[in-house]
Amino acid sequence: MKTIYSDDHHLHHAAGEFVFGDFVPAFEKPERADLVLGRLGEVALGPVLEPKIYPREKLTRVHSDAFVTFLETAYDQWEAAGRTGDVLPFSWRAARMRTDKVPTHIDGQLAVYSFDAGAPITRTSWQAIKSSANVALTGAELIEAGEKAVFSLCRPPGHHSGYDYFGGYCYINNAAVTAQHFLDNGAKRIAILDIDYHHGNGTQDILYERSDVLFTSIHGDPNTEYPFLLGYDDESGKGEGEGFNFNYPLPWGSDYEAWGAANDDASKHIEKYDPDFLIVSLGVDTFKDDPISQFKLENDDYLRICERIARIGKPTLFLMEGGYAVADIGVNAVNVLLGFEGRV
Ligand code: Q9C
Ligand code: ZN
Repeated sequence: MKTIYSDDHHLHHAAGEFVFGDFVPAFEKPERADLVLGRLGEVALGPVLEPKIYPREKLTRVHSDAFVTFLETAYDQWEAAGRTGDVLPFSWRAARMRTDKVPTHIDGQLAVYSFDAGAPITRTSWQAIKSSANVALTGAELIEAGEKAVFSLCRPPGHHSGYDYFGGYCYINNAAVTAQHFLDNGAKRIAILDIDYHHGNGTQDILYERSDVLFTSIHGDPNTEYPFLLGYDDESGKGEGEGFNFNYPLPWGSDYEAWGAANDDASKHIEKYDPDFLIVSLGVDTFKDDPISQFKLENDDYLRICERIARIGKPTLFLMEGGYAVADIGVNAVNVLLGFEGRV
């Protein structure tokens, strides 16, 4: 299996984030992708290729133009306001507050375009964010060219980022960007299986009213888990998209038995949908030792995940999302890919 990777992800290195009331070193850090890359080399999964560069229009197919402009200019605006350190929001829009007037002040723009304080923007983050999308898109092109599976080692991740908001370590939604890319090139149906521990609220947001992308997600129950306000099992899509959204919220402490049952059910829905291509939002924060998550998957469980996913039998693009137990992130992420190749 080919991997797409760029060193540009090092340009996104936040000083810290707020977790459970404390300001702590960022969990979403460059070491994560470096360790996955190192593990790919150890098992010799296949060649590691540089991404191509894609135009801005690839991003505005699934995000609002104003939102992309905000991401492009956020750091400069922050600096112009006299701030030092990373961009972080401190107030947010709530229901029934106005967003038709986007404030000119950076703090007001952050209130409109973010949904939590978990995604700092550094001076060079935008370069890394663009590169992450290019890594995803280059993987998509290889799939279109006939590869059975490709691993896009994206960083920063994307699945919490919505049509016009960022948060949860995510800025541009790589899964939605690549799904739209496939469709724009003539594909009829795309399926997304989101196996990150957290609900892919951003991906669901972007695709909720559409029938040309099936979204499925297995994640911590939003009743007790971030992002809290989306990800319940009664969210089935809207309008044209009704019946094309499947959520599998699972309780804290869920192990592979419960997880695998949800994966089997999601895979059945994907098989029935018969997509041209499958996108897997690959998070390994389902691991038992993940510092911010509450599932109980073990190292060897990751080898089994793709027994089921490979059986769907579709060209599959893996996009890296979360996973914060750095000691195990390489083994766990690469075990998923080895499983897909039947190297177990
Ligand atoms: N600041 C992904 O796995 N933070 N994102 C929780 C409160 C949000 C996780 C702690 C976790 C986001 C891609
Ligand atoms: Zn996650």
